[in-house]
Amino acid sequence: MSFKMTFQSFIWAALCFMFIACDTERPAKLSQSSVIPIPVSITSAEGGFALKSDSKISYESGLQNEAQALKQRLKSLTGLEVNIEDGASENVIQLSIDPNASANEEGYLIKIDKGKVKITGNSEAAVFWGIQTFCQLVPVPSDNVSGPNPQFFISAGEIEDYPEYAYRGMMLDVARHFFSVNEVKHLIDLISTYKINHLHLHLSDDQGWRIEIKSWPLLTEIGGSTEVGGGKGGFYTQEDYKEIVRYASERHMTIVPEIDMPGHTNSALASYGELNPGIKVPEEGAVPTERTQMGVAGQPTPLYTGREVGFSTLDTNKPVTYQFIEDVIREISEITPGPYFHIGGDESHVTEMEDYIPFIEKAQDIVTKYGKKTLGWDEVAHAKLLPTSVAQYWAKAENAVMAIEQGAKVLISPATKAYLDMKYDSTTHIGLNWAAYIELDDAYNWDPTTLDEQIKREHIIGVEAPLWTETVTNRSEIEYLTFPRLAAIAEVAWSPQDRRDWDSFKSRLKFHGQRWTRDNVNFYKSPKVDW
Ligand code: TNX
Repeated sequence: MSFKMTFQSFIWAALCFMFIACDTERPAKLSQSSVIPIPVSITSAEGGFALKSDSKISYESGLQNEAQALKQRLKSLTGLEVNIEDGASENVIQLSIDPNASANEEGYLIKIDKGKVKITGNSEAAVFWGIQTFCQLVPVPSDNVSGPNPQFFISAGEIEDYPEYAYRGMMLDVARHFFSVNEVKHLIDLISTYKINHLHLHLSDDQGWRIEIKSWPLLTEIGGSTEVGGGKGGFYTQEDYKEIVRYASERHMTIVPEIDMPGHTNSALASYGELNPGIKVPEEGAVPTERTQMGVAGQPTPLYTGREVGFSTLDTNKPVTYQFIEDVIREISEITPGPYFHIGGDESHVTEMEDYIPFIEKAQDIVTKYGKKTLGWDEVAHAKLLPTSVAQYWAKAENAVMAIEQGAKVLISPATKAYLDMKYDSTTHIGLNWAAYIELDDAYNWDPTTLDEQIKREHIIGVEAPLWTETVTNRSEIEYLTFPRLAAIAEVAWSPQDRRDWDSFKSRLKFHGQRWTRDNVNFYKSPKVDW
């Protein structure tokens, strides 16, 4: 009897244990997954796909890059060597292009069932975004999945997705502090996970000129030789820049080069004195300002390593200035496959408006001559803009509205919401606070179409989050200001407004925190999230 009892209790205990174990390990439904940006629709089904070492990837022609990208990402996420095998039909992740997948060029579908995962997109980029979503469905490795034959369970169902905005961007200021090609590539990898498809590089400012211009070699030799705080600066050769462009384009990301003009140009004035209009002699008794350093017309200025803005200008009245900007725009346009050239145009406080306006119009003509569309900070709307031009709204809605009234479009980057260089709160050890403190919920809880009554959905090409780097000196500091806020901005830019919800976002973010931790990404552990 005692044996029988013991046996019965054993079976009972075992059943209980299995039940509890299954229950705790039962994976969430697909619709409860942590994808950021949240997809347009997710439908859950029973069961799911087990990703394991003998799973395969198959792809249609044209998608070899995407198949490789998926293979590498799965390896780094799970340690599994998932092989690419043409024609595999079971236990497989299939990549294909189908123009019916979505009405949107970047739209994709994912279907997951027991035997396979199908990722179908309208274009290579669309499939790439589908892969980013799929990779966020793969569980973070834990004790449950290690061992000799790990399996990563992905719940069954369907995801339909496409972006709200075609332009989803981040800007990196490589002028105030210089960042190497590898640092930029690392950032590209991190942000492409969130379906960011434009990286705007702020390539010149008062403190540094960061791209080789073959016809004006002193720009980098002199102008590239320092940075904020007096460090050694640096610059990209044209080959370096092409490598960044190539790396980005493999990830379906467009590089947007910016040469800021006519202000923010001290590094150019320090390299070539003929561009310097000099200053009128300051009034007697006037306190010397940064502008004092513009000194004598026609003479190079000293290099500048401070943090002030708005004191420098190109000489807008000299033909040599237009030869200069034409050479710069031509050389950079020739190595830029993307459609935009950003001419800056912000904070030209010492350029008279009567000089500023014709300057911007000439710069816009030159950009057009070299086959690009002009992007500029919102002040450029004081000039006559072409309908193909885009004003980047950072400070003044009225400037954005002026651009719209001229038939131009706007890119949305309000400093109070989207500036990644703003501190999270008063205790943040790096960053600025002139526009606002931007906590994670501030970066999330806004809608580009309700900032101003006159800026409507149809005027907006997209959203960009700029990272200015006066206080940012290395990869870890870039990461700290970028994450998690970039994930919030990415959802603003990609997901439909009616799918966005702060509570849902912050609970999905936990999974991303685990990934960042695992990947040694130095993110800000916002107290608003229960990490
Ligand atoms: C304003 S935003 C600037 C930059 C500074 C930034 C710091 C803009 C178009 N101009 O020159 O780096 O503030 O937040």
